Amino acid sequence: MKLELDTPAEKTWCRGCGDFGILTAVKRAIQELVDSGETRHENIVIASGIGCHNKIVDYINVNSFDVLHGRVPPIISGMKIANPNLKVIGFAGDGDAYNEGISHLVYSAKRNIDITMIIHDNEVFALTTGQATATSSLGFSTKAMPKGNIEVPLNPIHLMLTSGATFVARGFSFDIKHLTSLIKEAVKHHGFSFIDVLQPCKTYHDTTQFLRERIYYLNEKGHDTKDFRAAWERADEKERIPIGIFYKIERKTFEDQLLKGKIPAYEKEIPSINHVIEEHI
Ligand SMILES: Cc1ncc(C[n+]2csc(CCOP(=O)(O)OP(=O)(O)O)c2C)c(N)n1
Ligand code: SF4
Ligand SMILES: [Mg+2]
Repeated sequence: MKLELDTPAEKTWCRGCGDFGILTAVKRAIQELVDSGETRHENIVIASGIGCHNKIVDYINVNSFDVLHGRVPPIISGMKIANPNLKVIGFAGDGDAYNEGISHLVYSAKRNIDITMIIHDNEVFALTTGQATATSSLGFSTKAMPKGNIEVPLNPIHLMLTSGATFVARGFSFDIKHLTSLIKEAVKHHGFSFIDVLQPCKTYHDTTQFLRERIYYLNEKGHDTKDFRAAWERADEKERIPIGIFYKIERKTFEDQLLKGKIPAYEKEIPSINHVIEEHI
């Protein structure tokens, strides 16, 4: 059945912004996940941090929540622990995830909570008119740093690999078919799933051509997603930029262990888990 995923909210992103591609891919992934019986429309919850990317929660007709800057991972972790029947998807900008909220992201990966984080990585604080973030390249010049960024950029794939993430991927906002499939795989994954989406900011950091010239599919050359060292090395490539799943393994989730034996198989509707929380305090 075709879901009504559009909302009446006016889209205020700039023309050509990568956020549009991410929005389309997310809506397609939700439709296909529901069609395949993986989840139900009412069991999907999305949340978003602060920035241009944040508006995505206004443009998709599912349960949603606006979160403080950088605090999406703990909020959606709480949702998942309170009701393991939910599929929770968090959206964050690169500034939101890798500057303000980096410790929350690291801890969610370490704990292997069954949530999905999708990062709109435009390598700039866009909503605040273009300052350098943790992923901005060396020399990137802004109004605040006219002589260029003097910091070496952080590699989000390496960060997540060392933090213990069990699903680590990279997408491109204008390869919608590929991104849709990554999002579906991430949501289906039992454990912490992470997608860094390379996304041009048309106004403050237009990387459209740079990315289009360099992006290729990780599995073109063959890639074993269980091989940590291979994932690390492929994430280090500089001349060309691979997209796809770098790493995917199974490990017990945080909530599997926290709620073990308390809520049989998590399959039934859960009236309240207060008793579970009380026992653990
Ligand atoms: C705690 C806190 N610090 C700073 C801000 C100011 N602020 C609002 S949006 C933003 C930039 C967000 O950048 P990013 O997360 O990369 O999202 P984008 O706008 O690029 O999508 C900042 C710094 C804030 N709202 N709250
Ligand atoms: S400022 Fe950049 S990120 Fe924000 S809507 Fe415009 S193009 Fe998109
Ligand atoms: Mg940004």
